[in-house]
Amino acid sequence: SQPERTLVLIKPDGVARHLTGEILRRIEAKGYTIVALEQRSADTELLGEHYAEHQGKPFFDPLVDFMMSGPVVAAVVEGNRVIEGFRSLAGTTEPTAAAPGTIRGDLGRDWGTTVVQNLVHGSDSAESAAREIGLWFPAL
Ligand code: DAT
Ligand code: MG
Repeated sequence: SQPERTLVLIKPDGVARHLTGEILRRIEAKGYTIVALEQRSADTELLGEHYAEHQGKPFFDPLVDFMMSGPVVAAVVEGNRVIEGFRSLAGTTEPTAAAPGTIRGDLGRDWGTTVVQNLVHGSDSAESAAREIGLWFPAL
């Protein structure tokens, strides 16, 4: 199979907790290649497009507010089957339920917030990856 690319975000909780290095370390230790990396502050327009599938859900506004609560680190990560592989590294959505050994399972927990704070985003399909990379890294 061809190498593929995924969009990874280290969310504001991960940056604020100084876990950027630890999360990037796990991605590199797995053998994936970081082909683009930038710390930035997202705005409502970008996040509305990024999370378009969640518009209208009860957690949408808290999710956007959370994602604007501090800087995020955006990365494009490359490797064979990296979309599936990074989702596996990240663990399931809820950190309480995420398996030990995963980013969310090892480093995350429930903080009692309306929106689940789970440290990272990873694209969920080839179509999502292409769309999200275009949004966050239009020059790629
Ligand atoms: P994932 O990030 O695992 O792909 P998702 O795309 O379904 O999960 O949701 C995007 C984010 O929104 C998720 O990382 C955390 C938050 N979230 C999802 N479902 C939620 C819920 N039922 N209540 C609160 N926050 C939620
Ligand atoms: Mg998702």
